[in-house]
Amino acid sequence: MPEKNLPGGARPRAVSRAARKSAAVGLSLAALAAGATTAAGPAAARPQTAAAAAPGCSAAYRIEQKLSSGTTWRMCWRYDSKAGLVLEDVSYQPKGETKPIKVLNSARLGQIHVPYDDGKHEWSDLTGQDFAQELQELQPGECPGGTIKTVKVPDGDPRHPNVKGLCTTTRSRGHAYRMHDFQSDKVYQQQGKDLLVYTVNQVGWYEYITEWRFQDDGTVHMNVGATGSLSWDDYNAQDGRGWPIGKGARDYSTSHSHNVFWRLDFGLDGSSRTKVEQYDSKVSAPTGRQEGPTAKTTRTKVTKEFAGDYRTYRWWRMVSAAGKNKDGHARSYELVPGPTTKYPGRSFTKHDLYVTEYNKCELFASHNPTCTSGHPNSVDKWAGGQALTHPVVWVNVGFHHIARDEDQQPMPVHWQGFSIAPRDVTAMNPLTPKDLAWQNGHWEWRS
Ligand SMILES: [Cu+2]
Repeated sequence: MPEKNLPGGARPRAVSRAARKSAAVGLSLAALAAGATTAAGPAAARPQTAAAAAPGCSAAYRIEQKLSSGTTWRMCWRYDSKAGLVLEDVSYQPKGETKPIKVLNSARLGQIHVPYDDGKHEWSDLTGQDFAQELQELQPGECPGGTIKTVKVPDGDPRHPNVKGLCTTTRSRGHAYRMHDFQSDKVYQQQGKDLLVYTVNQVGWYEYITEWRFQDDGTVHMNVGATGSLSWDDYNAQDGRGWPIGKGARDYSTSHSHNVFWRLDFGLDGSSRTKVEQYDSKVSAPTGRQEGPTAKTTRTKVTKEFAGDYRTYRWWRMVSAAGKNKDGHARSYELVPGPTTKYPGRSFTKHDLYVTEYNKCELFASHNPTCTSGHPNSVDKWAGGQALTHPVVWVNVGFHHIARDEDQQPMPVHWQGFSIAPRDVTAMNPLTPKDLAWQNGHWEWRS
């Protein structure tokens, strides 16, 4: 029988955290009995407090990677007791820039909401299921060419408070560009390089890979990959809400959704007063025999908190209030959606995007535990029309998981996420080779 989703209930798994905790109490009592001092306990081993990590974090909490193409990404990391990995003070410095260009004050997961199709289970993995505590130790082989950093896990297993669980590495992504210059008959091509930063966190039978990918051209991809195992407890052959897994039609793995939220606090050029713009284009029918269909793009300046939905020909960007590129254009980052199945079952999952005015207690898109009582606890309630001076962006990406035979065993990683892409952050392609650096705007052939 599937368990009921009782408040405060934990997802069933092999070793419960409560069991580990009681084992640890036993250990520390034994240590006291042996005359050990409490200074030897896990609290004393804590290398740094989270608050001391950023901005201007110490070396242990700094990630700085100069990619072979000349672009440097810098950031601070810390580890939150619910959100897990948090990246702060993220900046980008392509080869032509003399200083780092600040992009984000903070980037983190905002919730992983997992409702089952039968209505009997509904999990809030970040705030209710010890996502952060179940940080997994990485094998050297799963951080190829990189470094695995040690993370002090808040409220983690006292027997293993430090987990080698944060991988930073680089990876090639194929062509960054290719161009055959027919005047010189030269082929310009470059292979793109990315910085990757990731952790693996176990929740129930699942393991979530939280991956941040920083490209040398300024694009950032954030993705969550679900792997591990299908939930052993969630098979229901009777109600028609699952898919037969295993021989015949006996065991039906219950279908469910993974609704992942990210919370991005932009700090473009060091200012939090980012402006938000929405663009919509309308394509007309052909106007006559000679003229084809036309498209007209309109910009809407968004000055108040809002809930937004993707639509074809619609996009948003966050515009710097402080900086311009060398062409005199305001720097901005565009939000690039990933594939999503928006889950309409809960008020906070009804929209693809929420932009809210910064409030330091609003950290999780649902079941937010950090505000005072009486403060609404989900992002849809915060997007109430207040004027935006320091916008915070919440992106909701849903995946409806109807299991398949191939999901066992282990389950292949299924990814969901989105990207942010620079728009006018630099005056040209940040990877432009020297020979082509003059080809900006309506250039003419050099004789
Ligand atoms: Cu799933």
